Amino acid sequence: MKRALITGITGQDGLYLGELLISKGYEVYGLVRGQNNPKLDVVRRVLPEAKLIFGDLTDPSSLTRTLNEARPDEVYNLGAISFVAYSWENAGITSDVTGKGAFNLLEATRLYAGDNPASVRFYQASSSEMFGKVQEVPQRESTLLWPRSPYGVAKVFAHYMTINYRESYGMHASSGVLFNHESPRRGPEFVTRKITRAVARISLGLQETVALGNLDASRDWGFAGDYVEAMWLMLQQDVADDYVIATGETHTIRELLDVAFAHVGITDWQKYVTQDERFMRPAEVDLLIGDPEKARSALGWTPRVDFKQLVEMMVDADLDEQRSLAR
Ligand code: NAP
Ligand code: G4F
Repeated sequence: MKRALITGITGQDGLYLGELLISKGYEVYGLVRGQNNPKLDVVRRVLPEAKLIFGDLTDPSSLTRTLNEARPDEVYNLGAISFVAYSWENAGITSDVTGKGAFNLLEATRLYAGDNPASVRFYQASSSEMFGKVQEVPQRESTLLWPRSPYGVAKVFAHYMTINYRESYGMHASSGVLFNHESPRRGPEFVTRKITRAVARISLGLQETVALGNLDASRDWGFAGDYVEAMWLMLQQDVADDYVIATGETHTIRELLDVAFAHVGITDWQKYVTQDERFMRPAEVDLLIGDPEKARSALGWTPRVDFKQLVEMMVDADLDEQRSLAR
């Protein structure tokens, strides 16, 4: 039985990856932070088989203890402060967790693996946010990185540290450069879930309007359940490498609003949407669209859920949730 350690198990991807690995017969360990983490109940309900260990990416000794307890064959570093907007106001802690936290885990894993650095396989959750002010369309593994937020800068540091540990120590360390991926488990602070939840509430008469920021940005949105499969596939390869994971399609926030509102029978959504300076960013990433060709040819990975299916799945889940809350 293979053993896997997931940091960020309480997050969207952590839950999907935990389910996938358990379905494949893995013994799953999850790192959980904080003394009374409110998301623990969700993890225990969704992943009752997972063994949870308390620690923090900013605390190297807790990572050493966690690795000694979990004795993993595979380490998935999904833990991060992941909300881009938050990272301007909290750049220091974002650097510590999202950037240096990845280094802390790489170093703890290298020491844990001892004489055979490649014996423990390592996955780093890199991000299309690293492309920032994009230097090429579509973005691929070789595209120059130009991050536009403290979060993006921290991810670039973690990305290059992962490559550096592979090249310096021969670690089996791979980076997945994942484009935006969403699901009914997405945090409500992200634009997809903010919109699908508001659409559900507006259609049920529970809310009048939703305030948003820039409606013209474009994102390459996929389904998180598809994307965690790519993470696992990367660690099953003989040689570690970096891969762009994307759908190859891009849509604006306006198109997202079209699909989400249309699903509840509303075509004139403009009267339900206001624009608010508070949700504008100091520097925007205007256009993301990935080229997933390398993942398709080397990993055999392709996304199954398309943009419309994704948005409709999220609206349906939010309708169910809002109806049950109203009962
Ligand atoms: P998420 O839902 O925000 O989950 C982030 C996870 O990191 C949570 O479990 C969180 O724990 C944990 N965490 C935060 N601070 C930590 C710390 N100091 N020590 C240990 N764990 C900590 O993010 P996600 O959407 O699942 O994304 C997973 C990873 O992929 C993240 O690294 C993200 O930056 C990256 N990524 C995401 C996307 C995307 O579109 N979703 C795209 C590219 C890359 P708490 O629950 O305790 O806060
Ligand atoms: O949903 P978002 O907050 O996601 P963002 O910034 O693209 O970051 C997500 O994807 C990255 C991968 O590229 C991950 F690495 C990162 O961890 C995270 O998961 O914003 C998407 C777009 C932005 O252009 C933003 O300006 O939506 C725009 N937007 C417009 N109004 C809004 C809003 N975003 C949010 N969160 N809230 C709004 O009201």
